[in-house]
Order: sequence, then C-alpha cells, then structure tokens
Amino acid sequence: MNNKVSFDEAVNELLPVARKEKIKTAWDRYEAQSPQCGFGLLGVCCRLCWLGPCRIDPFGEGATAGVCGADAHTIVARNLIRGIAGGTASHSDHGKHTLHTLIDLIEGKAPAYSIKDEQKLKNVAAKLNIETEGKDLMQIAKEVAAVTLEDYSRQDSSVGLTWAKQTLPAKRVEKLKALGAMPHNIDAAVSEIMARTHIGVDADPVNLLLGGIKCSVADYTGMVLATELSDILFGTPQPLLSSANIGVLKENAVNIAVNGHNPVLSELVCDIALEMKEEAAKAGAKEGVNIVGICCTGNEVMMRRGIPIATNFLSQEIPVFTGILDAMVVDTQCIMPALAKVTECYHTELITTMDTAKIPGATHIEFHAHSGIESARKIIKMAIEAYRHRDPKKVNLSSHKVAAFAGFSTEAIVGALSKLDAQDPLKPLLDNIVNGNIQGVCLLGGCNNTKVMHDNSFVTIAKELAKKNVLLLATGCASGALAKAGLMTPEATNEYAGDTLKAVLTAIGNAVGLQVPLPLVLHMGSCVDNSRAVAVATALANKIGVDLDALPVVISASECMSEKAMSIGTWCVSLGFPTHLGVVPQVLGSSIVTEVLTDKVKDITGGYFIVETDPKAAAEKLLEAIKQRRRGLGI
Ligand code: BF8
Repeated sequence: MNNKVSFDEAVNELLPVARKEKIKTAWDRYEAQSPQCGFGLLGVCCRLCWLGPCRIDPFGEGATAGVCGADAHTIVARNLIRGIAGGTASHSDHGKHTLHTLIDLIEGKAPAYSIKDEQKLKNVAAKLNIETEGKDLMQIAKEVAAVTLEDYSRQDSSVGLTWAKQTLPAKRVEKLKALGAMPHNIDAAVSEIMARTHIGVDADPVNLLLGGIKCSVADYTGMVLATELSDILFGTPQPLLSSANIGVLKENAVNIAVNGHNPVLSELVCDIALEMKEEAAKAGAKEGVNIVGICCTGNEVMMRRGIPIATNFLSQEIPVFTGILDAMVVDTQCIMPALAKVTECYHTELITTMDTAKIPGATHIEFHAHSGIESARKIIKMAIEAYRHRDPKKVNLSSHKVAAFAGFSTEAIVGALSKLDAQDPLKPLLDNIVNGNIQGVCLLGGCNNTKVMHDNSFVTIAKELAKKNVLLLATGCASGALAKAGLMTPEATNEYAGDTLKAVLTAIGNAVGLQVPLPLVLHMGSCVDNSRAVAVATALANKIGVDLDALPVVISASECMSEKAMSIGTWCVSLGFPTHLGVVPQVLGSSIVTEVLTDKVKDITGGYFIVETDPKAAAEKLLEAIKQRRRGLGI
C-alpha cells in the first residue's frame, strides 16, 4: 500500500513504522474494507427492522422496495436524517455536560471550576434577555442555566428554542418557524427523528428531509450553547501563538495527549499538569508534563491555553508510533477504538474517562465534575509511571512542528476590528467586503476521511480561495490540517493571500500591534465552535438588515465523515449557506433526495449542498457561490 496517504509528511514518515511493526492503522483497515458496499454507499440499504435487511437495486432490475414497501427515496431519506439525529444528540450531549458542570458549580458541587469570564456571562445573559442589573454572578449564572435547561426540557411545542431565536437573525428565525423547522426542545427533536423513521411512520422523502432540517436547528442550538457556556467556564479565547504537528511531543517530558471533544476534563488535566511538574522531573522527565491535543479537545485547549495540537482525526493513532507518547486521555466522540490495539504494542496508556465512552483494553478512570481534580491527578500519575517504561528501541522522533496562531473567537475578531474602528468594529470588515478587497468568507470545517488524501483538500481549497481574496475561517479537524500545514501564520498570508486580502489582514495586524498580517486562516475552535462563525455572520447580516442567505459566506467540509458533520452540514444549509462536501454523501440512491439537497432546498432555506470531490474544482464552485451572493447584494 502507498505510504503517501497524507498531505502531512509527519504521517507519511511514521506510517512505515506501524507497517514494520505490523500494526494496522485506519488506512490499512480502509483497504481491508474495500471495495465498500455499493448499497451502503448509495444509502439504499435499510436495517431499521428485522423484516430486513432490505436493499434496493440501484439499476432498477431487482427489488424496488423493501419488505414493508419503502422505496429507495424513503430509505435514503430515513438513513440520512437518522445520521442528523446522531450528530445532534452528540453535540447537544456535549452542551448538556457543560451545562451540568455550570449547574454543579452554582450548587457548590464542582469546586475545581469557576466563572472564568464574567463579562461573557453577562453578555450571554443579555443575549438571552436576562436582566443582570443588581444581581450577583451566581444568580446570573443560575438564570442562564435555567433558560438553557428549558431548551432541553420545554414541552410547549408552540415555543421555539431560546438559544436559536436569540442568536440567529430575526428573518431566519421567522423563515424556520414558517417552515415548521423551529424545534421547541433539543432532545425532543432527536427523539422525533427516531420516531418518524421507525418502520411504518414517515415515508415521504421530502417530509423526512424537512424533519432533518428541523433537527439540524436543534443541533445548531446544542453547539452554540456548548460554545458559550464553555467560554463562561473556561474563558473566551483570545489570539495566541501555539504550534502544531507531531513534533510538539517532547523527548524529555511526560507526554499526554488529550483527545475527544469535551473541555470539562482536559481543562483540569492542564491545570493539574502544571502542579505535577516536580513529580515528572523525579521520574526523569526534565521538562515536566507536556500536554498536547488531538481532534476537538485539542482545538479547545489550543484556543484557550495555547496547548499545541499534535494531529487531527484520521492520524490520531500516529503519535503513538513516536514511542514517546506516554498517555492518551480520551473523553468522547471521534475516538478510534483501534487505539486500544495500537497502544497495546507500546508503553502508552490509553485512558477513558466517561461513563458513556469506554473502550475494551483501555484503563477507565471515571471523571465527574465534583471529583475531577482527583481523576486528573490519577491520570497524570499514570502517565508519569508509563514514562518510566518507554522503550528506547521504539523511539521515532518527529521533527515536524510549525507555528500556529489560534484563539480567534468572535469576540477576538471583533476586538481586533475595533482597533480600526472603535465605534463600529464591523464597519471595516463590511466596507472591505463591499469594495471587494475581501470577496467573501469561507468557513473550512469538518473531519478527515480515508476516501480522500488526508488533509490535502483543506490545504488546496484554502490556498485557492486565499489567492482569490476570500477570508478563511477554520474549525474542527480542518483547523488541525491547516495548522499543521503552516497556514495559520502571518507568513502564509504573505505567501498565499491575494493582494487585497493581504492588505486587509496586514492593516488589522498592524492595528493590533502585531506588525505582521493576521494569519491566512483564522482558527475559530472546535466543531461546536462553528457557532462562532455563525455569530460573525449574524452580526454582519443584522448590520445590513439582511438574512444569512444573502451574505457572501460559504462553508466547506471537504473531508466530512461523521454524523456530526451531517448535522452541521445540514444546519449550514438550513441557515442559508452554500455548503460544500468533498466526500460523496450516501444519498445518491435517491434522485429525489439528491435533487432536494443540491437544488430544491435553495427555494426554502436559500442554502444548498455543493458536492465536489476535486478540491480545485470545489474552490471554483465555492468562489462562484460567493460571486452569486455578491451579485445578489449588488456589490
Ligand atoms: O467534532 S471534525 S472528525 S474531531 S466530527 Fe470528529 Fe469530524 Fe474531527 Fe471534532 Ni468534528
């Protein structure tokens, strides 16, 4: 098999180490799965009841319906929206965990936590229409928590989700309500999908897709509240300099990778790591404890603390092959169960921490907000112990490490712009969009996928769009890829940005005192932090009195894979954005579903999916979508 599987040379260099040791990685497992099931790829396989499994012959020569009579359109639509429900459940579960940590704090049951950003709490309260005058912080937090909890528990279906209504433009909220796509309760939106896709319920593909749109609004809601409550508890990110790629592991430190999504644990691990420096030194690790990140937990701690990011989703097994990763601590989502087998061949401890996310072969250290400090200590002790058992024969150091700026929260972006216009911070951004110096904005997000070369599409699309003066934002594993590729630096702006974009990023860089341009790609955080990009877009839309679907803002998920990516992609379309997918979604078995997603949905939400697997062609299509929007605005 080809050893050049990635744009990231650190991956290409360490993969042969695994092959030599006969350890399988995601790329080998993908090959073993190939050719993948054609029915599954088209979405025409139904396993929802035990009459089946049923599958539809895509050539029309065999079965045209399952045993119950569901045809390809029904089956494809049901499969898709179940994926959206899965993604929504995941994000909203993350949000709920953060909410319950806040509630524990308010009730005095989470002594390790505090309100780190008081101003953010007040701003959030104001956004949720909670009066703050004369109230102490804990009272405000209590009321924010109560309003948030209602979005998970409201029974009155005539009332929409508060967080969605208060964070989206009024016109969008009205549109969603008119479509019947404004949920009243996040959990109810998920269970509604599960109920309507049971055998013998909703068979109308278009009605099912509308259900998917409604659920995706619940997904957006779970994400925005997860981001905002995390900022309250852990601080709102501000620009900082960090580093990226596997070379961030240090030979003379106890290396711990935090992997997953939830900052509730990783924040404590980072705090306690500082305290346990001496203990690590006693074990021989002169440089103490070195925390690095993987996937979205990595993005969370990078954004707030400048913790370096080692790698992203698809290459999460790779750091183990350096032989100097002492522990990988995982929380939830996108954690490959394969890590247990890979770490078994090394001294690396794999530690799971959540009741709902255990992996056979890993050590489980239960983590709860009330006893988090003890768990974090146990985890670090275990890593220190593992450090003593490193096998020098298995050490393969990687020199791949680049600088990466992160921390571009909405507040940080507005703060930087305010240096150009203190009274009206959005004006410089808007003026530069109107005069064409910035053609539009593209948010690069989403996963990695073995179906395309690792990290390659993100980098190609980013460079193509930057050349055409498109402002680039990134989240999730896209930001991991772009950070590792060195595109989150001022040097990348100088090298790849079109002249007018470069001038704008330089002007802002100078205004904030950097004396260099802002980075080519602004790191906005983890996947739940896609909500930060919506906040910027909403502020722009509100300023000029339009809905989100009028803005020259596009989304690209060029290596999408997870159910969470399905739900995010769907809400991007529900909110009105042209949304690129670089991997073919499993819907082609239904002409109706395919047509709705790529075309007809435009008429109802303004957004639509662009499916294009060639990254250069994708960049052209995204640019064309931006130009169309500009024409619509008459600019
Ligand atoms: O939430 S981008 S592979 S790590 S699902 Fe997962 Fe996809 Fe990465 Fe972050 Ni988002």
